Amino acid sequence: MEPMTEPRYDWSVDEVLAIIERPFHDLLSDANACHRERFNPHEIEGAKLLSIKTGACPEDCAYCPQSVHHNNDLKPEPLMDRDEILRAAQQAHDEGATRFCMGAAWRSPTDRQVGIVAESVTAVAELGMETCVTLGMLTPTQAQTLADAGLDFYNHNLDTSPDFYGEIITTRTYEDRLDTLQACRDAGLSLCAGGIVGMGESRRQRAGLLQQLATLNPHPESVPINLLIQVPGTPLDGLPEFEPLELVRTIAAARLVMPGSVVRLSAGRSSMSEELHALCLHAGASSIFLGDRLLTADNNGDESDQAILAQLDTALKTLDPAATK
Ligand code: SAM
Ligand code: DTB
Ligand code: SF4
Repeated sequence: MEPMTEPRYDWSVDEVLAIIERPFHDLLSDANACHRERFNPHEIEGAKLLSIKTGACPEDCAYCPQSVHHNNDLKPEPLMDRDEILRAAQQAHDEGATRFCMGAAWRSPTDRQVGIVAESVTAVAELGMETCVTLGMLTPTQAQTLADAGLDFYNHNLDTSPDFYGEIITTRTYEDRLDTLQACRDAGLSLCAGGIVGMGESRRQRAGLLQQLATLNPHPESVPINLLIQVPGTPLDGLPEFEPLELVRTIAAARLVMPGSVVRLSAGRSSMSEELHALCLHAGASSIFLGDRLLTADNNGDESDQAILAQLDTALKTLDPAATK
């Protein structure tokens, strides 16, 4: 048997770019072979997202409908209480999700807000699902509070390459994002960190994002690749449609440079064809968000997903009964 691809942490942008630019069939074939070393190719993970605090965010992320800087019709909602979150988590559990992700439109929560979310995390973890939250920037103490509550993953995306970042967000720096990831790591949390494609970045800048992620040691255990959802009122609405096979190349390269990480086909699926889903899953993505809503935007929906998975002879991973307390 061939030896397993061992993770490396010293990637250069040129090396990652060279992978993205490999002849398509060679890239896909190697990415699929790499995927099979550590993952079951016939199974994917179903995660469910819940927006636990919506809109009125002071950050100016150009892609985001929840920013207070952009003009859109989104109705802000305050932080949900624990029982409401738990009800949604129970429903996600009953619908077959094995991971529950809670997102809040905050720049950086207060200790009190983190304490409230931590209580919900403990309750959701008792259902046996993997837990993930994304709340913006955290202090080391806040990261520790979440870890102590039993949180599995903290999601905090780098979003794009360092040299394109300033075109997208001006209200916090790349370094701020890396600091939050480090605080989570130091608290013993697993990391969920990825980015967005289709924001007008170059191929080299997509390589730059993957290079940043793949030089974190250890790699983020979870790497969401989001395709920009163009939301009316946001500055990125109206960009040219992203070339679908470029998404496939990005996923394949993510798979190859972070061979042990779960690559997540995240936002943007409702505009993707069945064929594009098939190629992304072949290239090494193995997790999707279930249901017809992400945080605020539309998602593919279960009916369409079931049809896609049936065509691909792929099943949703089920919960390990031993994990349910
Ligand atoms: N406010 C927190 C933060 O930004 O760190 C957490 C929530 S934020 C909505 C989580 C992630 O969603 C962002 O980092 C971004 O990658 C993704 N996202 C937001 N709007 C998006 C869009 N229109 N299309 C694709 N991804 C999007
Ligand atoms: C991530 O990388 N993608 C998810 C999750 N992390 C929190 C969020 C996608 C949000 C899409 C836009 C919306 O629903 O508002
Ligand atoms: Fe706020 Fe997060 Fe949206 Fe940026 S991505 S505007 S931080 S909710």
